[in-house]
Amino acid sequence: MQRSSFFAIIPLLLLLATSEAGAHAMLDHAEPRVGNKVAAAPHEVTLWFTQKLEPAFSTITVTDAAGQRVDTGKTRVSGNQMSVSLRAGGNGTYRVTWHVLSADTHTTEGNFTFQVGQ
Ligand SMILES: [Cu+2]
Repeated sequence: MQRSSFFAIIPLLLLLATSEAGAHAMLDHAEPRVGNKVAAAPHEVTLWFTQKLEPAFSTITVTDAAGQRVDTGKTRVSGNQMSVSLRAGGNGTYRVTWHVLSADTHTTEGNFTFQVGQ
């Protein structure tokens, strides 16, 4: 492929990627809220998505400030919402990583952090 034609198709690919993304299950909001600070380690993390999720292929993992997993490994899915219980953890930055398969058979993934402690 010639260099000039390669660069010519980049805007088209971006346009396709953007319109496709609108149809996938994306994170709508979370509790604890994305980037927020909470006083004590939560017992559970809940995420809400823009589409219904397939329970068998949708998971949440949560790590504490030391990078240790604090989720129980049992993600619960109901409609466009999923939750996981957490073991007791210390203060610091927690990272929530999610993988979901939405009703339209597309997979999406992402992660965010929240802060625990003062
Ligand atoms: Cu999709």
